[in-house]
Amino acid sequence: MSETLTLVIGTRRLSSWSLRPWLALRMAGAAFKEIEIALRQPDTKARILEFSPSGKVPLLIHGDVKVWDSLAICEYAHELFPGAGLWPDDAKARAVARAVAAEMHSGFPNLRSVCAMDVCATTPLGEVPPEVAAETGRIRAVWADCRQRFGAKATGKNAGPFLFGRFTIADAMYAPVVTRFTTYALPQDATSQAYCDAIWGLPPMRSWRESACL
Ligand SMILES: N[C@@H](CCC(=O)N[C@@H](CS)C(=O)NCC(=O)O)C(=O)O
Repeated sequence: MSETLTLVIGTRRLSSWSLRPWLALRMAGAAFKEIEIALRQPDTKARILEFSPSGKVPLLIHGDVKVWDSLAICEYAHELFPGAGLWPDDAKARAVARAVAAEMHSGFPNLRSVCAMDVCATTPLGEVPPEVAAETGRIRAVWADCRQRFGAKATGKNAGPFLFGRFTIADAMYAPVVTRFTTYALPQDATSQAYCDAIWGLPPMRSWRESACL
């Protein structure tokens, strides 16, 4: 690829939206530069606006194109690296993968606000508020359904411990939620625990956490 890819992200420790496309790009084997902007600082907004028209991170810069949304960046990564298989090959699996990715992108507001991502913290929540429990229950149901209907049935190069077998954008979208299950010791079942272990087993996930918590 002739033009450089640059991903502008927020503080690794905190920026759940940044982790998603960063992980997808890393799993696709993409070479890209990173610019990390410290969140929650007096100059955060001004620094982000130097790059991003939306005033938010993440942002991908590719030549004269800027892509300023996590899911749109993941989609662009899929187009740039078609051989990486960032979406499932099968149309029905792909449709469900897009649905669960979109549900994550637009949903789960209570989990987001009560259990903000902090990959360096261990702060068990104890009693889980009912509105959060409803959302984590839905997330565990999504994971179980994807694993049962698609992931566990995938074979050959498509096999793996992820939602649709091998790693896809759906997993990138849920990776920050996995960190929340860990940080806040949210209730798990065997399937969700195995899925969280698989996500944490990814070398880029460990590298993200290590560099976040230096
Ligand atoms: N829908 C956007 C959300 C992006 C977002 O909310 N980013 C946060 C950081 S995780 C941000 O830029 N916050 C800085 C601010 O609002 O000043 C996406 O998917 O990329």
